[in-house]
Amino acid sequence: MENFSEWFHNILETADIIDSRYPIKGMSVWRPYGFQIRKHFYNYLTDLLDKDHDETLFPLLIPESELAKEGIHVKGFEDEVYWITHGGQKELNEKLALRPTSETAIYPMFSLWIRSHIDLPIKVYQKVNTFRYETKHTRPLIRVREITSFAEVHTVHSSAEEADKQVQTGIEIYKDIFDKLAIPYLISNRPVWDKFPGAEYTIAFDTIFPDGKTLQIATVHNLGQTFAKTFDITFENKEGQHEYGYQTCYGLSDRVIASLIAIHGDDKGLILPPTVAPKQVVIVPILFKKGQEEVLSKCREIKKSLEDLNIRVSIDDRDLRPGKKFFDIEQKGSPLRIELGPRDLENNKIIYVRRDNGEKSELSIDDDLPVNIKNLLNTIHDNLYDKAWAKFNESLELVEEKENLKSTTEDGKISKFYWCGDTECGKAIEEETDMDVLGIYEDLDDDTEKVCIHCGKKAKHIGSIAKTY
Ligand code: 5CA
Ligand code: ZN
Repeated sequence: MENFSEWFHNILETADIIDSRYPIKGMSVWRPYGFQIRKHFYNYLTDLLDKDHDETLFPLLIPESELAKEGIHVKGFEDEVYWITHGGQKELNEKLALRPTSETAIYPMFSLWIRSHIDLPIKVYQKVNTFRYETKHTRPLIRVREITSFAEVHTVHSSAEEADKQVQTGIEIYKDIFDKLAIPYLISNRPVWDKFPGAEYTIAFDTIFPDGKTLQIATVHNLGQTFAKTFDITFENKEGQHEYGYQTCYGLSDRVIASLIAIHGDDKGLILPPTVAPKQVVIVPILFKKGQEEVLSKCREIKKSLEDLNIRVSIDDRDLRPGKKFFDIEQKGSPLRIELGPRDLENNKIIYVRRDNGEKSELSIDDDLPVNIKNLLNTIHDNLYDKAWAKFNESLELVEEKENLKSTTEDGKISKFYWCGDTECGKAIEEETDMDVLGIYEDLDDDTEKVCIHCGKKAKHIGSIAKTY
């Protein structure tokens, strides 16, 4: 992959993921194949969230008066909001915002719903589109103006401890989802100057793209009582006193799909983890004039037996030469291709080719075939996971000399460095390297002898820094 950006744009088109020729900048069309990948990702996410959250749906539009209530929050988003000013010909009395995120849509309602500690905790989520008039360079799925796959959770608790615990729960849910997609990540406590507008602290997941830039793929925020005070979310505690609620919110987006495409793909096209592949197995009948019906009927039999194990499988019986089919199947990233011709049928075996490593081998056609295929799919997932993590771990490097910080990071790495934790130092390092501090990677013990890479004072943390999208 010589030029990642070009590769990425091409693959979105050739693999039928999205069409970004829609005539509004930053907005694209999900095409059927991409939509299926998205659907499988969403199904995993929904299953995880449904265990302990309730799905809801709030309106897309937010009155200006609500959006403007929380000062820091509105400041963070004011340059990115799309406004509706007219209904038909008539100018509206109050402008309406297209949600850039939904705190200010949801929290006024929380205020009405919550009366007592009995009503808590509340844990709701919604899967919606959100709109941000991004001023940085837009890129399909990575930085869009209509975020079409925004899944946001909002919770309210009766104590600060419980809200802190919920942050951990959010982190565990996202680890789980990224493991399912074999996406490696670094978890950082974002620096104060880069936390979510209105949050006490922000925990972020970043992954690294083939071009060496990192992408924020999910965030979990502890909102403390800031929004509760603004939106009057109070409850009567066990002692009969009124108290403000403690809140968290967390979310992810289309970027997750961008990551799984970018991280696993190769020059031939997509490589999809079996968890999200629309077709996990594609069977290609190798047909000659003689014995066509036998081969096809065996293919159908195998297909049925795989479907009985919930494997997503199709037969590519298009009237094309096998070479062309192999090319298409590889481009679309199906994890496993099965070939069956008359001679294979005689020998009672199938040929399979793994998309993750190109390995070609055979399996007997017997009662164990479906289970063997299922195991093979698991092996493919594990291999993609191990490969992606191995590469990711190689991209992390501890840098002790300040002179080396820029060059290491420019090599496409996430650099770790000793840091006193002061904003001044963090910002100075960002300025000098022209990179972004991702945040705190790890806290150091009080008796550490390590010193800040910038000021030489005693270090409090190991920070991380990278080129970011
Ligand atoms: N209300 C909170 C939690 S949902 C919130 O909005 N957090 S956020 O601003 O950090 O956005 C959540 C996630 O959406 C981010 O971590 C990032 O992965 C993704 N995201 C943000 N902006 C964009 C964008 N323009 N295009 C694609 N994804 C985005
Ligand atoms: Zn320092």
